[in-house]
Order: sequence, then structure tokens, then C-alpha cells
Amino acid sequence: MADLEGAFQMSLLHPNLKGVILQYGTAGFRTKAEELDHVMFRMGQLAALRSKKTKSTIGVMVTASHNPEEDNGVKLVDPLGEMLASAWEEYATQLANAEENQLTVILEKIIQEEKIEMHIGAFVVVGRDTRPSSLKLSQTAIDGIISLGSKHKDYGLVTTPQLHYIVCCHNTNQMYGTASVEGYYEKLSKAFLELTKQTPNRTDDHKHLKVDGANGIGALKLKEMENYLQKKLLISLYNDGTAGKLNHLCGADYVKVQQKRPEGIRMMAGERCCSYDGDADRVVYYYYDSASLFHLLDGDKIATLITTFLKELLTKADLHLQVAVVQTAYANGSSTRYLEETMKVEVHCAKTGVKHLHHKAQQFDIGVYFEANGHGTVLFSKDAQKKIQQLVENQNASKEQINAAKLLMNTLNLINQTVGDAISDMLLIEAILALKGMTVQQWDAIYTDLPNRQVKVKVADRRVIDTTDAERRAVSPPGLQEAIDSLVQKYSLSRAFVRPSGTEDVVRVYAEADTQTNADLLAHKVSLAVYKLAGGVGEEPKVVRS
Ligand code: G16
Repeated sequence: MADLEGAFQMSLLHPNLKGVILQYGTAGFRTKAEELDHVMFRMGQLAALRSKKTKSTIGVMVTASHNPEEDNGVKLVDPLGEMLASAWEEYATQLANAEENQLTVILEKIIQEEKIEMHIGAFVVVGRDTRPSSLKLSQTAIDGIISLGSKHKDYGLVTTPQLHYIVCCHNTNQMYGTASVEGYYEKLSKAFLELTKQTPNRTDDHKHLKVDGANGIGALKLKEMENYLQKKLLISLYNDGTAGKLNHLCGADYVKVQQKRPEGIRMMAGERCCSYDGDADRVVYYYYDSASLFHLLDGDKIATLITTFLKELLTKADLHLQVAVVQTAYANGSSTRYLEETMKVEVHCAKTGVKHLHHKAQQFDIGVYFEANGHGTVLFSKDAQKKIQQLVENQNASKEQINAAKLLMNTLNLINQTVGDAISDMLLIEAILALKGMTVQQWDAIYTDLPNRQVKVKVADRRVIDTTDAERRAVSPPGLQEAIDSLVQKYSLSRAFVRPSGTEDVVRVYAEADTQTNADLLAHKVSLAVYKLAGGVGEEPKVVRS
């Protein structure tokens, strides 16, 4: 039996007062900040145990990403920068919900089941976003880490992907990069400058990009990084946190769901703009055309642009590597059709949550994964990286082959392979547009999105909805899927699904159809079906239009 008396005494300073039942969801725990003190302490403890178990550095990130400012949350980062192993999510849920007197029992159970040797050293790195509650909550997580005798390093204010990067650096003997925020800026900017070296004729207009920082950590970190980019990208930063509220009427989630520009940004026709979310792990692009119509380039368009670029380079390099794209049920039907039918790329559908997409993408030489909401990255297998490196050094290869291999090498250095990263994705998109001499309008024209609508429905308990087939069909409550099927039949090119959110207390509804009016109507009718059959609360859903 491990000696957990000291840990127990420290836990009494962070009691489970509210008795709220929480679930380790899509991206860790998320709820009102005031309900999270005991959860943070216990996640600090779990991170220490995970570090002992894996004999590696583990990360604790305090953030609620796209949620409103009064929420907060925590996610654990596994050794290679990936999300916490799903088997441990169950431990996290048990620990977070344990009564005071059960805490030691559950810790003991984890130690025994996982055969953790408590004398082994542990090291946990901690980061936080800019929410007013984050500093105190991260200190509580550190208390939890210390309570089990683990060492830690507090990286303070960092984006979520920066912390994932730092964890990976620690566990690869700094082969992945230097384990610091400066190391991150150096690695990414070097790759970006190498890529854009081949585009000497870009005018300042081409280099100009407007960024909505969602009043969050991404804005702060982009300002720090700007100098490293040596004016090869000219950034105008809006919603930088000096005036507005985090994620309020701005940020990637707002822009994607509302399908309109964020507040606080001045846009002229044709100007390229992008929005980060609250912890800078997502990005979406957009512009106004000359008729003042708003055009959104979401995760699907980003995946298509990156995949096109990679496939062209592989052809030039004459490298035979399998490229696949992983999407979720939210992927626009047009994007999937374009990727499969025009680009002849293998496309897979995973459940919502980066952890699901990441695992699927690991199965290919090059796995491009993006959620439609702008969260995604590209994974290169070890073998693919080796082949690209060998080609760079191959003296018998042609100039064109070597140049393509170098571009691939810089692409894999620029992309944050640990997790979706707004800054890294943005830099890669900017480099690709520059190299291809492409405008945002030309990128947008690769395919035309089917009109779509996303809405939220409040229900008493969202767990009554259970889904299958990568969340594309509902298996409970009874009658819901049949209702959706019969509604979908009434519209052309239509599709709809519902799923309980893993980050907010709502049910999400997605619908697409031949026209925006029909997508709006279908989403409305499906949300009424959810309201009636899944225990809707409050007012009946109304039609949502842009
Ligand atoms: C998190 C996850 C994403 C997911 C999003 C919404 O994003 O990391 O994979 O798409 O939540 O999830 P849900 O629909 O279950 O609420 P973020 O950017 O908030 O961390």
C-alpha cells in the first residue's frame, strides 16, 4: 500500500463541495470555473501517477478553449503530446467525482491496477490560458502534483498546442524541438522562412493577413512570435485581449457556427482574415467578396488545401507514400466528395474529438486530419519522415525531386504534429498560398460547400442521446433517428445528425441541404424532434438564420 496520508491531508484544502457529477469529455473536464478547484487538484495527482506509469513527462493544460470566459477546464497531455489515453479517462472521471473519504481508495486502486511504482520520479509540466480563473486553478493543479511527490515546471501562459509541443520535446530528448516557448517560435519560424524563401515576388498586399485572436492566449503568443517571422508575414491583430471578452462575439467557434465575421475586425472585400479560438488550437479563414458576401474557409477547406499541396510535392519528389484524410460527421458533403472523387484520396470518418482523429491518422504514411471547426494537423509516420530525409540527401536525385523533398521536410517541421495548432496551421496555409501563388478566392473555389447549419438544443440530460456510426446515427432515444430520416428525405442533397456535446451542456444538431433556407429549416425541424423526444428544456427551438 502506498503512503497517501500526506496527499489526503493536502486534498482537504481542495474539497469536493458542490457534488456536481463531471465527465472527462471530448477534451477533458469543462464546466463553471468555480466548480473546478477539487478537479484541478485531483488532475494534478492523476498527471503525477501517469508520469510515474509512463516514466515520461506529462502535461496539464488549464483551459476551456472555445467556452465562455466564466467556464474553465483541464486536459492532460500524454508523452508524445497526444491526448490522455482513453483508458485513463475513466480514472479521471472517478477521481473528479469521488467523495472526500473515497479519494485515497481510488488513488490506491489506480496504483494497483496500473502497477505503478510510487518510488519512481515524476515530472509534470503545467500551462494555462488567459481566463481570469486560470492562474488560481493551475496553482491548485500544482498542489495536486506536489501532493504525490512529483516535480513540476510551470510554463505559465501558453497556448494549448505549445504545451503539447513542450511535452513532446521533453520526451524525445529535445529531438522534436527545444522544450520552451522560444524553442517553439524558433522551430516554426525557421521552417516558415525556408518555405517562403522560394516566393521572393510576394508584395506586401499578398503578405498581409488579419487575425482575430478571440481575446485569448493566441493573440498574446502571436505578438511574441511576430519578430521571428522577419516581416515575411504582415499581421494585423484584432481582438487581442486588451479590450474585449474572451470568445465573446469573436473567435473561430463563433465565426464557424454563426457563419459571419467576428466583431471588432475591419474587413475590406477580398482581404484574407482568420480567427483563432480561446486556446489557439483551431483556426478558420474567411473573406468578403465584392458583393459583400461572407465566405468561410473552415477545417474542410484547410484539409483540402494542405492535401493538394502534399500530393503535388509527393508527385514531384516521386515518393510513393499513402496520404489519407480523416474527418468527422461535421465535414461538409462537398469536401468529402471532392477529396474522394476528384483527388482520389482515401477519406475516413472518426468521432468528434481530436483524440479520435489523431489515432486514425496515425495509421497512414501521411494522415491529414481536420474537424470542420478548424481543429487539425498532419501526421507523418516515422517511415515517411525517413524517406523524405533520405531524398533530401540523395545525390542521384533530380533537382526537382530534392527541392520537393526539402519543401516536404519544412512542411513537417512547420506543422505541429502533436495536436491541432492555430499558429502552426496558419503559417502552413500562408506558406502554401504563397508557394502556389494562390489568392483566398482561388482557394475557396476548389469546391463549393453545401449550405449547412449547426444549432444547439438544451435538454434535461444530454446523455439520453446515444449515437453510432461515427456519430452519424442516433440509437437512443427511441424514434429520434426515424424522425431525422423522414425529415432528411424531404430535402435535396440533405443530411442531418445529432450528438451530445462533450464540452458544453447541450445537444448539437447539424444539417446540410441544397439551399441555405432548406439547411436552416432542416436544422430547425431536427432540433424540434430532439426537443420533443430527448427531454428539451426551456423554450422550444426557433429557426436560426444568418
Ligand atoms: C474540443 C475538442 C474538439 C471538438 C470540440 C467540440 O475543442 O478538442 O475536438 O470538436 O471540443 O466538441 P463537442 O462538440 O463535443 O463539444 P476545443 O477547441 O474546445 O478544445
